[in-house]
Amino acid sequence: LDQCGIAVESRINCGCDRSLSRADCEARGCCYVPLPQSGLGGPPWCFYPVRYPGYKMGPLLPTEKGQRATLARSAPSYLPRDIPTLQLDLMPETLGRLHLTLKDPASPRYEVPFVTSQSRGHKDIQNPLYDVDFQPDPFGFIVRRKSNGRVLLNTTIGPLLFADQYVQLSTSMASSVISGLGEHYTPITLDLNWTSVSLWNRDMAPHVRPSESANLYGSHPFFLVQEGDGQAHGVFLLNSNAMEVFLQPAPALTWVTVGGILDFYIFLGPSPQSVVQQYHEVIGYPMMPPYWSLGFHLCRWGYTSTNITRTVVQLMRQAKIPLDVQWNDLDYADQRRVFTFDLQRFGDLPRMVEEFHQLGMKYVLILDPGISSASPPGSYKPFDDGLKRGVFIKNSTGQILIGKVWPGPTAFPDFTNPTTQDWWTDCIRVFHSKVPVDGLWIDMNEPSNFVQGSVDGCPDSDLEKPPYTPGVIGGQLNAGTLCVSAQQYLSNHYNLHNLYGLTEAIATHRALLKVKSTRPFVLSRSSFPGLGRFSAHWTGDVRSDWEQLRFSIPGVLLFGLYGVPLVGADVCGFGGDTTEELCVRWTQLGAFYPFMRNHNDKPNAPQEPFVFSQQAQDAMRTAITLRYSLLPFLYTLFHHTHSSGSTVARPLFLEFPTDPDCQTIDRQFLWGSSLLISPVLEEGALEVTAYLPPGTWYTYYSKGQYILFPAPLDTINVHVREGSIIPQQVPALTTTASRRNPFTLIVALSVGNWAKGELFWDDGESLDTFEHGNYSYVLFFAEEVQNRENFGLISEFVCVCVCVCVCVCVCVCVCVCVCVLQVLTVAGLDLPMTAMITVQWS
Ligand code: MIG
Repeated sequence: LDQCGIAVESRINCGCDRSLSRADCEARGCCYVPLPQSGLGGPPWCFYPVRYPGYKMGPLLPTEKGQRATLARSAPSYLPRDIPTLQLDLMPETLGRLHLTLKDPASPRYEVPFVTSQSRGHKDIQNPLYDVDFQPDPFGFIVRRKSNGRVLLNTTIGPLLFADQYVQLSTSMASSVISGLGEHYTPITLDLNWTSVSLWNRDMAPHVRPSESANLYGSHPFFLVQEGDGQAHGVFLLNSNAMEVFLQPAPALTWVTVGGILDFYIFLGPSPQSVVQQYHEVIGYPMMPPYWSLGFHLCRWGYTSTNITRTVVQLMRQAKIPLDVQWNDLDYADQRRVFTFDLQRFGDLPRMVEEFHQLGMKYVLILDPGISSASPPGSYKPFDDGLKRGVFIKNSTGQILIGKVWPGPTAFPDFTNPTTQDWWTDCIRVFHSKVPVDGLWIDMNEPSNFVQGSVDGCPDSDLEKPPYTPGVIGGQLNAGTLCVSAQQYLSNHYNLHNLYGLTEAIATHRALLKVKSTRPFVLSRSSFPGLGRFSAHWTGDVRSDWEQLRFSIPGVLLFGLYGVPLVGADVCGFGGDTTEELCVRWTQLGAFYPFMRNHNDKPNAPQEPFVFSQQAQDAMRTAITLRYSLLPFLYTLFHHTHSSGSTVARPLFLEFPTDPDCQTIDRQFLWGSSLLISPVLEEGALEVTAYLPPGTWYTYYSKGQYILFPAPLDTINVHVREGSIIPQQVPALTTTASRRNPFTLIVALSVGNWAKGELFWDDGESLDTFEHGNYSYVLFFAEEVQNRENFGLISEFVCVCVCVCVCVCVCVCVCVCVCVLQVLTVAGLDLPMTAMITVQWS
């Protein structure tokens, strides 16, 4: 009984895979101690005793990359097909990053391709931030932060189970403040009160709370823990199999995955920002987006002809609201088949795109992965060609798997096959030679399937019905997607499912690169770690309501942590009719999504800015125009993310890690380190309570405080942080035009009378400008020279601007002159130490 004397909140469920009777529980050698009924969830009645038997660890021996040990079980577990012997590899990679793997040394198991380059372990990292200890029998490891001895991970609290289709490991956590493990409809931090989240990509509109566990479009087995004193660490389990992660208040968590290996990266920070950077080093820094993709995008399902689409653009121009990118949804395609366009309604599509280009605008089209398989032979080249070249996913008996999507029966390209890449590039090249699209929107790529598995169902097998299925929507892995026994080039769909969107994004990105030779723009719904190197993301079919508006903020911020900074929710909501007020507020918030697109579902009332009252249009124009003036700043943030792995839209805790109030704030957020956005998220509200972190965002308070700001319908509250200089440009109706306008700076002096900022500038679309040195980077410093007492309406500053010239064949040089113009008032707050300064250069 002693062994069962475990605090209730620390009980590790012995029945993660199924619920157990007392007899079943005891047959597993677990403790059965009932508790008063607490409805669903709650602590388990059947839990592992202390030192539940598992693997025994042999001696640690040095290797090229670190240390290795063999683990062996002497008795079988309760699972079918145990892997009796495991190989543990411990690979310190950098001072702050530890890599640890557990695999089967006897026969190789599936490992995730594409995401990481070869592991860079070094056995002689001097003085890393971590210490690792082992409990040899039963095996477990403990990772500590060396500086303060804090236990970050302790896997001795539960057993390691490692069977063919069931791998389980538990760990204690250093705090209860944890963010990640997406994609789910959650706040910025997860609920640890006996909850679980499943990772299995699924075409699923975000549910309302409390369905925080519904598996959505993407999978990101990474989380960040705020340790409570400003320090943080992160854990990435590189595994693409269906996974469920159980969370409990101890605090502790248990990973259960149904395949692959255990491949952990542990990031020691110590700051939350450095955790994010360390993670992005492993999965790759995000791509540099084309400048135009930061402009305003407009789309809906239901622009049923070129003329209707043209009219939309005209009305936007008449309303004088900036618009860079017009989109079309499925409406353009002939019988909804990709790489075609309807000759009746979209016959002059090529000309329309040219017209948009003449206006300085861009054009993006939807592209679903499903390839119609039912057109008469010889009439639909993408399928005929694909068939010939063997690019489609096959079922378990080797025939092409046919599912059902928008065009009817469809085959699914296998993007893990290099031949598929060539075929896909050819399809895009041929289409692009007729319709010169500027980017592609890859939807339905979980992949989504309207029939379960295939039109012929799925076989009855251990893959389709594993001994344990994580808690996914639909109850089965093949629900809403392909049979998981389907065969792909690199492995079966069971292993590769969560990578489908990533692999399609890679193929689409590469195709655009070949066809256009400018920076590709791809927008993907499905995601996996590494997506951000190739694609943007939107949060799927959000409904037009206030709750979804509010939850779009953590949605967007979390994708920043996942390395997909170019992200946004459908502005004004996708499902259901919006209201004017909601759409105004959503446009104001959306003006600060890194990716801003208004998009609407087919049956709904229109929601383009021009359909609303003058007052609403004015408010939307103000918000979008504000975004356009700030684009040089936004672009510079993307440069930082691309070159060193950070975030663009940033949760407050990343910037103010030692401020406990910031730990869970997700109704406000920052752009970079210096712009604080506090949107209205409630119907009817004309004020917003905003938290201002410590510092001089304001004049009169010396510590962080909540302050009530007026927020009439035409206003979104934005505050500038002390000590920052924000580069801006006079807005215009497109970025093509605004990029030619004069720059201005907002200078917000600190209490110490200084400010700094920077600008990254290039042509906005050439490839690898940073890598090739074809850019300008300008640092701004400002210092007040006059006495504070003499502070008048117009005050003098000295600004020292450092110009950087880069010469690669041609020199790109920047010269900066600074002159003081006027004192500026920032919305809602007087910042008497702020001045507007004009900069000119050539
Ligand atoms: O089954 O292309 O999330 O943005 O408008 C719906 C039609 C398919 C889902 C996408 C949505 C898009 C819609 N698509």
